[in-house]
Amino acid sequence: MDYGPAPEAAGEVLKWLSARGDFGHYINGRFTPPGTTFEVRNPATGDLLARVSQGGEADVAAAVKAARAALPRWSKLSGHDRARHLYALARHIQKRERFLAVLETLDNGKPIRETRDIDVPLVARHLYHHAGWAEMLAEEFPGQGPVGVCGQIIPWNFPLLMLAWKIAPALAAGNTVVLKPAEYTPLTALAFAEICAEVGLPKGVVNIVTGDGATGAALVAADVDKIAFTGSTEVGRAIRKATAGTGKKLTLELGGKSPFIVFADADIDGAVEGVVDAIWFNQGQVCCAGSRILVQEGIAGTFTERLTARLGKLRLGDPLDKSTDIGAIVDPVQLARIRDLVAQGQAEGAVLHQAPCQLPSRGSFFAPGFFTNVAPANIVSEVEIFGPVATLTTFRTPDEAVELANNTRYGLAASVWSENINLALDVAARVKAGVVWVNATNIFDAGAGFGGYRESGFGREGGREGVGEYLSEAPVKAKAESAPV
Ligand code: TXE
Repeated sequence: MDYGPAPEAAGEVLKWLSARGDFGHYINGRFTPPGTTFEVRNPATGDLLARVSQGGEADVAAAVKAARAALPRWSKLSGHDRARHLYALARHIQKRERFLAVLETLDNGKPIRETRDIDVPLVARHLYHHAGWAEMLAEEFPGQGPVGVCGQIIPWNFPLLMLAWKIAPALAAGNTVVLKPAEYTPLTALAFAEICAEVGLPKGVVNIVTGDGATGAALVAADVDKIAFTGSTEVGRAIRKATAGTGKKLTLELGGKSPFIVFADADIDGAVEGVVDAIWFNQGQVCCAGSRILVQEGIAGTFTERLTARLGKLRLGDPLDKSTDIGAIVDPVQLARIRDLVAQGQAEGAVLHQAPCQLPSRGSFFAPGFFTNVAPANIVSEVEIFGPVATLTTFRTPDEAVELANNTRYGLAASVWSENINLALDVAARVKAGVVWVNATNIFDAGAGFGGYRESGFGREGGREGVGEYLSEAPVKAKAESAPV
């Protein structure tokens, strides 16, 4: 698919943004007048893209009320009727895929190749998949009903995709939602709200309230039946405390420090390409990024040489340019965090190998790279950098690889590379991670449950398990009168 020259594609989106003016929240099927707003900027240039409303307790309460009122009708629709709405959303996403890909790239800074070929197609796929679950719900989950009103808080690294991961299973199972996008990247969620209205989704079924952490905290405290959160481990911990004893159902998808294990018999070029997808994809701002590369001693020299050569070929720059591999870091705050952690790593003696890229004069960019000479206790081995920098260490035996892989407080994902399938599967089974890829990495499928262990959180998104997170044994009791939908 060809999107034509980038500036032309961006023009359509910029026109839409200026026609829309300041954004209000999307509550009960319409946009509210904008209140106090905050700025949303293009991380690649620093240019202002839009002003978006900062949601307060009253906005959250109004959205929850609308979701509560829409619940009886929505949950009583037949699975087939809910599926029709999900199919309509999926088709409409596909119709506007070019627009959404460009908007996401402008807002987040990730390369257009990713939003065009990965984010937006996966959003549509997720909605189609869950339309199927809506159809099959009564047969597959007999006697179960929706949880009720779901508060959903999402991060900025895959803004529209995380929205789809949250909204699709919730709606399929008959819940209604109030979703808060991340403050860095609220724009595709607002475009999605527009799509909900365009396809005639009953009002109140999806509500979007924009704002920062305080808005998120207000949603956690509101009269909702479930909170689904993806974000930092610190905030996840705070949400767990805030919901303790309230009876609210909770799922948390938090950080990671995932191992990427390369055995001596691996296809080295394949594994090197795997590293590109593991840690340099989306500038490393990926919860399941393969950020700890573990290489078996015999091939460490060759592997490091080829990895360095590949690193030198990465193209960093304008995210709207179709040939760009590495775009911008989402926000100056995140850039400062990456710089700080990398500097701490260097101060501890780790050696940084960085791509020799020319950084643009404007915007938040960080040259990708990896560390060698790292000890397991170094800060860069332990803390999620959430940027395009991995650590590379060696191991001798499979047992040592497993031990190093599991030496983390996280447990989200892992990747194992070997041409010996017995070895790969044996190691895969011993690594404590929610997802383990063999000779592959960062593959997301709507049909497979995704989620972590330990401090990476709990609960699963995607597949049968993901739908189950939005169901309850006892059918939901409506707390309010049904509004006409
Ligand atoms: O995350 P936050 P930040 C990690 C990553 C990153 C770090 C900080 O290491 O560098 O977290 O990123 C909302 N109650 N991940 O500060 O604050 C917030 O508005 C309720 C990994 O951006 O967790 C946003 O919508 N909600 C992660 C969302 O939480 C609150 C992706 C995530 O923001 C809140 C993002 C509160 N008290 C960051 N405070 C992943 N697992 O993929 C903030 N929020």
